[in-house]
Amino acid sequence: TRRSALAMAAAAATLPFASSTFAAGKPVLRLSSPASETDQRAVALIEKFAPAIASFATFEPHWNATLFKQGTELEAISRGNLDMAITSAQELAVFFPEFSIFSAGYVHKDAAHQVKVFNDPLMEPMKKKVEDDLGVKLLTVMYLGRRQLNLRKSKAELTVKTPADLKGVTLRMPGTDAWQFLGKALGANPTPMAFTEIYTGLQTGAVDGQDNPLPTVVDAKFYEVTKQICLTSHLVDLNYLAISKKVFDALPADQQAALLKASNDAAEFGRQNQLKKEDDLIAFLKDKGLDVYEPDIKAFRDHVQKLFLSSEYAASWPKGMLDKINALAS
Ligand code: KDO
Repeated sequence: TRRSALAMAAAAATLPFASSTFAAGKPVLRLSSPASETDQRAVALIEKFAPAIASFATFEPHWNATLFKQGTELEAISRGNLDMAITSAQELAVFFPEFSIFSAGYVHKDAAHQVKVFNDPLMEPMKKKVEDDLGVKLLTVMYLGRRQLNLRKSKAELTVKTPADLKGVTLRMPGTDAWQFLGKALGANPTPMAFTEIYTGLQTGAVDGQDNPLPTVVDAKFYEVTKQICLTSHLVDLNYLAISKKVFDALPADQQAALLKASNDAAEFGRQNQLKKEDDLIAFLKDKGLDVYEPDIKAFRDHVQKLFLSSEYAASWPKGMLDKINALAS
């Protein structure tokens, strides 16, 4: 449960633990992520972040969840067993329910809106809480993209116009409560499964579909085992590049500044690449034989917003925050 997870993390934060490892006198920053090394966030970190900090730290990424299982990274950082992660609002909401505001569908409007919100003073108390209670510093916001429905059935077999059409559809969603709730709000029957198991899940029919942005559908080759993409754009999805506060605080001020700049530069590089891919890949997917079409977006937006606003999640959102977020959309 949320409370015990937070208590555990808080207890771990007070325990003495080994600080990050060093190689050739430089700290080694180990990052664990379920993302593949060809994912645009990974490419940005490898090509932009790593060289920009190379003079004072060694970036050591572990992709495909080979070091830590998806969803266990924050606790690993908190315990001093990991230095960095690409985390999500949904994972943070396990510890801090107010982060679920960013897990609600149709809240962020686009990539630029995410950046404005992350850099706005309204985020300060939330960032501080994550630092103080979990020992995790959120460095920058990364763009994952607009999440779309990706189903095994063709459009002829199942045409999705409204949430009602997803009744009984077993939809893989990532494993935390906030993600599962989004699946339910879409009208589907959500089921948790680790990212690295999706391909087989789709191939064997263990699930009827999954949701992810188009670049992920292509990078992970989900198009090989599915027949349609329904462009719901239900979540303009983000990730946070996160680092152990203890590791960050141990760096001298100039290196902290350089690391922050490297994070922002890498995120911007990844964002532009991802946006371009989102546009280009519709043609690629159609060429692979998938049906790609838009549903009744208003029907989805209304349904998802209604369910979130009347849920226990909305009760945890700081007063006035949703209005402030909406006001930052251009
Ligand atoms: C996923 O599990 O569907 C998801 O897209 C959730 C994101 O928050 C992010 O963790 C992502 O997976 C992984 O980085 C793999 O791309």
